[in-house]
Amino acid sequence: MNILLVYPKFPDTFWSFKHALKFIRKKASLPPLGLLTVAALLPSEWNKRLVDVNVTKLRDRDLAWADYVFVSAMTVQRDSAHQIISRCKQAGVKTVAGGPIFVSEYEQFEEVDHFVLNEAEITLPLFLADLERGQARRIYETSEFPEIQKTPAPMWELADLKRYATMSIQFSRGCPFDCEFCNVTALFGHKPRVKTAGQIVAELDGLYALGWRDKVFFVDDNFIGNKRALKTELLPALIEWQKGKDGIPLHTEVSINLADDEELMQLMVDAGFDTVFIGIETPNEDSLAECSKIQNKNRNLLKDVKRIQRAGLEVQGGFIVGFDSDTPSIFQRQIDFIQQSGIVTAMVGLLQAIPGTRLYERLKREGRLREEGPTGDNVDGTTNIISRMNLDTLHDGYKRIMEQIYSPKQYYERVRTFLREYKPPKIKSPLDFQHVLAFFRSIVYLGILGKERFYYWRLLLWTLFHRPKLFSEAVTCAIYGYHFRKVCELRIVDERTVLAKRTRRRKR
Ligand code: B12
Ligand code: SF4
Repeated sequence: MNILLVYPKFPDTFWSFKHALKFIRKKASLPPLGLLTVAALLPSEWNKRLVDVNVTKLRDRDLAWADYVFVSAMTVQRDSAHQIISRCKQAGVKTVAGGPIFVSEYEQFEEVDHFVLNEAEITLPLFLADLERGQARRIYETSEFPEIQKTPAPMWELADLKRYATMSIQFSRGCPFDCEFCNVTALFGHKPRVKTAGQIVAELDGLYALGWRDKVFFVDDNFIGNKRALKTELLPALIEWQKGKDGIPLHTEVSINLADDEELMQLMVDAGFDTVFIGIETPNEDSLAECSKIQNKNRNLLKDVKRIQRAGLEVQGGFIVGFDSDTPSIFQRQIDFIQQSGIVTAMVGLLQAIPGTRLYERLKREGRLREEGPTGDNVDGTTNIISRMNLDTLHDGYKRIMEQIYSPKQYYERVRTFLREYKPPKIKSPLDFQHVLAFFRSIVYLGILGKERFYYWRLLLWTLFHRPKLFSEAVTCAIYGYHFRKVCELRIVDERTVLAKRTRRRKR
């Protein structure tokens, strides 16, 4: 049996890092871990190939080779997923679809032959057994969550590693918290299910053996969901694993209560973690209460961020505007918080209601969902919610936040705030030729041609004098800033085109 695993294209968004990736000549930030895991769950004697459309083209001869095409996607990849599935239909190849978008909206994909939904550890064996008997059904789903201690290591060997900036690995699924808007708990439940330290070490060994010497992202929903397993098993094993190797820097996603646990932060830093993404969401206590983000309530979020940075972990933050409790003052409050915190990578989104979440159900009951569904890109300035705040005020406020925090002046100021706090990481990836070239490219694109050139040189000089050990971090931040600004500019152009089209239509 020939199985072609296909991953649809991401649009040019905040998280695509497209404009930053060109500095290091990479095509995508991460490989499709879901598909690589599914590949490992398929019979070993089957032939498998991966086409990640973000790094390579899907050719007709790939489709001609395949008996089945397995597709995975998030909502944000909807358009590309539809195109790929139609091409398969035209080529007469059967399709099997799984992953987040199909779990929440499989009805929209009429051309798909089989949906293998939820976690493949449970549903895929059922599909394979039926397929063998020649009785495969159209839909396989489950409300159960599998233990993942038997999940095989993803088949990274199917991916062309050198085209990616980072590799991904997964220790746990699920999160103990219950934020109203969150899709993660709807998909993976509240009980964090963990792999063994042995599984993770074997997975890292696999990546290392394939020659990987750069960053690894633990894609856990909340890495600190099970602190005991981390402190007693995984982190000591990672510390041991890093010894005598070319350093592999790690990053992950956590909740803000990490700031309360000095021991855990220290262990994470010793294990090679240098960055954590945290859903901060909002400095507005009423909005935190509204969305049940209890772990962020009644704390000094600013101090927490600084404490984590001082421990040696860069904090990336998720922020949301458009809660029912938000008033127009929220926009400036968010800007002030982001600037003071030194959170360089600040993902600010308008609240969206994703099907399957508690928020979606509440708004449906209240009759407050727009006809057009969520785009799945929570940083594109759209919402499928009929907001309490006037929609124009919300859009204008949102645009103001993005324009301000990513304007060169404010962005570079924030980078300095961050570098002042941040303790240099213990483990860094070896400096290779591509990274040296990236520095020279940054000189050309940002230091000579870019409109941020004054701020760029000022940052580099400041870093050399005040935080010389963080020089490479300063260059990386400058390159990220370029990407974020480009994405914001594109959004504004997009918006203007949409507005112009609407006006033309109205005149006609
Ligand atoms: C890593 C990750 C990313 C990476 C993606 C890299 C990549 N190439 O995949 C990055 C950082 C780029 C990213 C970005 C975004 N992401 Co993201 N991301 C994740 C994360 C944390 C892990 C995904 C992962 O690798 N999981 C590990 C694998 C093993 O699990 P899995 O993919 O779910 O696969 C299992 C099953 O789903 C199933 N399965 C999956 N595919 C298939 C296919 C077939 C054929 C079959 C049979 C089964 C199957 O089997 C697997 C084993 O059980 C998830 C959360 C999560 N826990 O899944 C969010 C998640 C997928 N992201 C999400 C979102 C919304 C986004 C963003 C829009 C913004 C944001 N707020 O995060 C952006 C958009 C991207 C862009 N460029 O525009 C949502 C998707 C919701 C949805 N309905 O689409 C999730 C679920 C998190 C959430 N907030 O709810 N993301
Ligand atoms: S802490 Fe994060 S992953 Fe956990 S429920 Fe809240 S938003 Fe979801």
